[in-house]
Amino acid sequence: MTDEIKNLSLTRRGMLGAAATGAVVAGTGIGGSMMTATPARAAGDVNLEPGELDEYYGFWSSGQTGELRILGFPSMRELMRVPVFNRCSATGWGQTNESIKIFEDGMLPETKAFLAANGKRVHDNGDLHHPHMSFTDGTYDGRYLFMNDKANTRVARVRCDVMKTDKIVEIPNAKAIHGLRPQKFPRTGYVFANGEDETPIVNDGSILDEPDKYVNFFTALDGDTMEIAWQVMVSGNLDNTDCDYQGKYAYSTSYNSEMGMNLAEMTESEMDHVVIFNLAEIEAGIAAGDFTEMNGVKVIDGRKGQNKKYTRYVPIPNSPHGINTAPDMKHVIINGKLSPTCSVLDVTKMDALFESDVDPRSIVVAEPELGLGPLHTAYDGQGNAFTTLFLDSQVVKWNIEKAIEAHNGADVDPIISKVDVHYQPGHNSTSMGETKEADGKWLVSMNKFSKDRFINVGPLKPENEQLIDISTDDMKVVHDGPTFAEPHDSIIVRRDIVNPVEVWDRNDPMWAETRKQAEADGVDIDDYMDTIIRDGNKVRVYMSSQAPTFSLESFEVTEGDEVTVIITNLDDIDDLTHGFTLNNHGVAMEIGPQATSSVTFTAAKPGVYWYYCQWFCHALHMEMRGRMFVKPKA
Ligand code: K7E
Ligand code: CUA
Repeated sequence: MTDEIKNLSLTRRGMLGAAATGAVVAGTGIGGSMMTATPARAAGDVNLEPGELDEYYGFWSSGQTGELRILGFPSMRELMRVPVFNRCSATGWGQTNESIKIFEDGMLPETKAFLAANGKRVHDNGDLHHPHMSFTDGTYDGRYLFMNDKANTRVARVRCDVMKTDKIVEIPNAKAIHGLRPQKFPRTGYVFANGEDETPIVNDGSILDEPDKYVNFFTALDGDTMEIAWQVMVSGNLDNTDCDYQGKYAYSTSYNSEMGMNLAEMTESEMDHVVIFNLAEIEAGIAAGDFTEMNGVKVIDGRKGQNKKYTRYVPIPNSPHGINTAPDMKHVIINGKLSPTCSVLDVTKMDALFESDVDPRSIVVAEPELGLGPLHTAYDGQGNAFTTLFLDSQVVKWNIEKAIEAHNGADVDPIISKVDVHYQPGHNSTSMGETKEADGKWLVSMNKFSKDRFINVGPLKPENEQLIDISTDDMKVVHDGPTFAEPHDSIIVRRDIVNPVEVWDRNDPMWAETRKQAEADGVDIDDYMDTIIRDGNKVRVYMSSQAPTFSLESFEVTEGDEVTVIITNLDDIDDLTHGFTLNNHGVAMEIGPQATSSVTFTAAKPGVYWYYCQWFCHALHMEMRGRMFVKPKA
């Protein structure tokens, strides 16, 4: 595309947008002032020329695939998959010693025992719903990404300098970590994580059908150390969570205030609730010793009716799901799911809620009816909200102030426009939309069903993530993006905030443990190495890689030996990753430029086994291989 044509297409979209805005404004009876209320901002072009770079990073969850994905945005090109809770065939995540250590360091002892009984060291599945970046002063700071695992009750952290997972923490007491958000102010700080499934308070196999003995846990981790700071025991389950821009409150939706154990019981009452957590009071309670220690964690009792200043329960209709703080730093929107409404909370009214016995509903300042199945809301930073309507297969754009005016009796319609999406949207995200720097350019609608939008690939179909230009009131779907199972949530981050390195630092903590072993073996892992250490039936094979060779063309072990292969990639050139794949042993790992990786396995039956580099690294990449010779046991 030439520049003229590009400019032309931009202009044309701008004109279409402006024309449609007029129509929508006329149709909804909102005054012409809306035209100036949303200043024209070109969102940019979704069609990048070959070689052009994206303006944003998109960080995508992958649901039951268990990994984090990085997309270029707005092109929606998938750039990278970062293994987190899953076993990765390409990189050896879940198999290398460095990654297994990360899994095991944060594992509860009972899980270690359970896995050992099943002949495993790590769970190789996860259900990653909510990736969020660390904050400083209300906006992203490019340090870390935090994410949940609903399947095996964990929280993980990814380092944004290398885009690798560095912590995986299993959360005690709670079950099925779902909602997750980092503290926005003054910084992260806390990482808040919701347990979704309630369990008997003593979960030892003696209690099943006694709902009053079931509780749930809200967890605050320390984002710097990834240690658990405290937990709060609550009534009902917890679904999604968010926090304010003042550093005072966190809040979570609960879709089962009934504490029902089946569908009929869970959806019985019209009102469920949002639990509000008072951070200062909780910290004071911990300091004053008002906690019970459970499995090594300080647990505050914040159940309904305990009448302490740790929590408040605000009734909300009906099975609320998403909860999202607006970039105006004042309003919080709760998505009604089974109710066609969204409830707007005013965070400035929360102090009063804790100081006196005011009606908890007094913090609800609007409750507009938007359509069927509201699940999540995103923002443009201009006072407007974008809510997904799961049942209507639409995204609705509405104005928060107008909703408040309507709630106070004014005859105004807060709804600005609706757009069809394909189909059944869950989360949506706007560019920088969960920070105070929301820029109102793009929205992505993460649709659960794609049905007929792509050529058929069989009964299991991709999701469909649609890109919507929100720089005008007329929301225009500009791109369909198929994704594999099953991104729930995403964040869209300005590219200047994220600054990963090109090659690893040799002193990276990732292989600190391996370095220790090498030092004990008298091997310098920062240099050329071709040393084999025999230590009983344990063999440690040290080699280095430099395109297109491994320093060891062969090494010899005995059948049944526990073999550890340690490789340093001495290449320090941008994008020169090597790999080590050992035939018929199920062994493969990535060794990034200037990185060290290691893997341990038991040598199979006697014979010759070739190993090779699986990353195409050089014209002689095919020749980058060697032999492991396994001798019979004497
Ligand atoms: Cu954030 Cu899908 Cu886990 Cu809503 S959840 S969709
Ligand atoms: Cu090294 Cu291919």
